[in-house]
Amino acid sequence: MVEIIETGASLSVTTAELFGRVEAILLKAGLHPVQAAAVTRVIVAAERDACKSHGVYRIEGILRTLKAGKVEANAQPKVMPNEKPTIVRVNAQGGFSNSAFELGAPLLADRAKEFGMASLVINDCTHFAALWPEIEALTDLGLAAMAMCPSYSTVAPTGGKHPLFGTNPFAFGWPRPGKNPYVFDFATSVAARGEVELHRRAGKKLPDGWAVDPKGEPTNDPEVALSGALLPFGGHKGSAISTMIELLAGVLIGDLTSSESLEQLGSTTLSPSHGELIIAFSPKAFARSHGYDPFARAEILFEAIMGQGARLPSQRRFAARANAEKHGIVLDDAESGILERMERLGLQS
Ligand code: NDP
Ligand code: PYC
Repeated sequence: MVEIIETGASLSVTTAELFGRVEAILLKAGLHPVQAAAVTRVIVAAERDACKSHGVYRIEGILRTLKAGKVEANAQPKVMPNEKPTIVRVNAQGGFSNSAFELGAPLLADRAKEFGMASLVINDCTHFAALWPEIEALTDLGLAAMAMCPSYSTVAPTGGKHPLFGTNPFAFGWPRPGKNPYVFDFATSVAARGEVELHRRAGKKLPDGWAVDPKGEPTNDPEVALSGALLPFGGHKGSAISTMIELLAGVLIGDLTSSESLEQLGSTTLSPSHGELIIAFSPKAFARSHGYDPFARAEILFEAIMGQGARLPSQRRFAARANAEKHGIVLDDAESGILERMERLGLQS
């Protein structure tokens, strides 16, 4: 049991306590228990791992989206029939992506183990979350995996000036038996829009190179950036990866691209609706006929990276998790304020 410490500037809560408070807010706002539990799991995981751009601060947007009638509060995700064996398709029925993933993930894992690789297509979902919790659910089962989705237009293509791509997250994971998995998860913009929003709330300027104003001129002002455009990471390379995500997790799976999603929603103040693509690989199945140990070979690579003094992606996250499990999750004044306001107001917010 983690001790709960209240300090002037911050509050430390246990994961169980935070789970109870977030879930109660979502249930009171009218979300079906299946939706509320899945959404709460990713918000609490984000706070536990110090991924603040997808933690408690997202609750306000979720409730706004619910109040605007842009997400189905009672959605029951459904596995769709008549697909090829390596394609698991789940229709989220207008609910959040998270419960659809939870329904489809065990099927995806079984198929990947049987066929070597398989994909999980999620259609018709509302999406606000970080992708790494999904990747970790699959690496925990001994699978390598990647996940990607569009969002809504907030990012200009390299060489352009106006929002076209979403911040289109891309995540990958590789299991490491007996250790935390190798996982990266990033927006294909220089930074996630959630980071820009956190800078705005904190009254902080953006670093150079994150964004342009509505005329396409560089800006460090988060407010101006939110009405202008963010920039892809790595110039033309990030722009191309973002295009790939629009094609694979939009066009290929028969769902919305980021510009179609924005056109349908008409606002970037609500959570967007679109699809998601997750692909899982069984390292054991790939190695079966060839007699090598993919996990041992991967460790040589990871050791070589760390041997140069570099850190692996997610190392910061796992350290934050260990700290939260020992000392609790630290919420700052603004985050505590969001919880208290939402507890008082529920759907009226
Ligand atoms: P960050 O830039 O904070 O981190 C990206 C990744 O790089 C993380 O895996 C991070 O690991 C790793 N990393 C950071 N610094 C180093 C380093 N020095 N060496 C090695 N690895 C490093 O992420 P973003 O701001 O781009 O994205 C944040 C989140 O936003 C993601 O979880 C993403 O899924 C989510 N998102 C969701 C969207 C949606 O539509 N649902 C849209 C856009 C983003 P670590 O965490 O350990 O620092
Ligand atoms: O932080 O860019 C972002 C984002 C968009 C949708 C969910 N998160």
